Order: sequence, then structure tokens, then C-alpha cells
Amino acid sequence: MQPTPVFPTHSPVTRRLWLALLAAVTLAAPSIAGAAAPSRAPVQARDAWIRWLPAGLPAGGYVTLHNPSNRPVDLVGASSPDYRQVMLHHSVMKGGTMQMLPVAKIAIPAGGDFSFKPGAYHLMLMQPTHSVKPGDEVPVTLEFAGGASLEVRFVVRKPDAGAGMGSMPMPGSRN
Ligand SMILES: [Cu+2]
Repeated sequence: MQPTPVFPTHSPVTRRLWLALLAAVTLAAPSIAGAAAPSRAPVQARDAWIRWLPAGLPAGGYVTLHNPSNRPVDLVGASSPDYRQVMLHHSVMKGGTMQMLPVAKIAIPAGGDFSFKPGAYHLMLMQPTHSVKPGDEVPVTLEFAGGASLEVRFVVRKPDAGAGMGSMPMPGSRN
């Protein structure tokens, strides 16, 4: 009798098991990649800030988003634990007055930037859940088509930072 080899490579059982393992790995690889992709936003954010207004008034949020990928990415929403509602808005001049229109989505061009700016596109942060003041940092989660998201920290600045939003009335100073 020959001794049993350490690696029974000619055993049909082992061979079948090995092929099954190979098949499992091959099948699993693409599905793992597919599952991980939606959570990772390819977008990078910079210069994120909120134009603070007193008395819990809706505040404008501004940020520049960069899309390094080779296809457009759609921003479809935003949320923050510090505000009950965050909307995508576009300010437009109509008959001499500034109007704000809700926007369903904003495309960030492939290999390009999109900038939210005072008087143009902005995030409208409404109903703060607690007192937000200049100097604070507010986390905002940007949501993209396909389920990807990106958390960005917005620095809260005083109203005189940057250009005004136009027609928003300012309450009198209490100082
Ligand atoms: Cu607005």
C-alpha cells in the first residue's frame, strides 16, 4: 500500500471542491464590487459654508463640488441633523425681484466643478433643530442619484460674509 499523499490532487472529491470554491470566488467578486459602489460618492467638496441668519431664519449653504469621474453625477438631495429640512434652491431674477425655486437635481459635470453661490444655486437649510451660530460646523449629507452620499462639514459664517441673497428681509438689530 502507498501512503496517502498530503495533497490528494488526484482525488475527484477534492478537485470538485476546489472547482466549487473557484466558482464561488469568481461569482462573488462582481457582486461585492456592485454592492459597494453605490455608497461611495466620487464627488469631492471644498469651501463649504453656511450664511447664518438670526432668529432661526432659513440659511443658505454654499459649496463647490468636484466630480473627478468620467461621467456626470446628479446631486438629488441633502439633509442635516441640525436642520429639519434641506432643499436645493435656485435664485432667479424675475421682474426685479429675486425668487427662489426648488430644484430636483443638479448635474455635476464629468471632470468638472459645480459651485453653489449666493444669489444662484444654494442649499436652503430650514428650521434649525437647535441654536446654530457663527463659528459652528454643521454636517450636511449630500445625496446623489444611485444612492451614493457624501457628508460635508459646513462652516457657519456671519451674514456679511459673501454677497447677499437679495430680497430676504433682515430683522432689526437688537444690540
Ligand atoms: Cu433658498
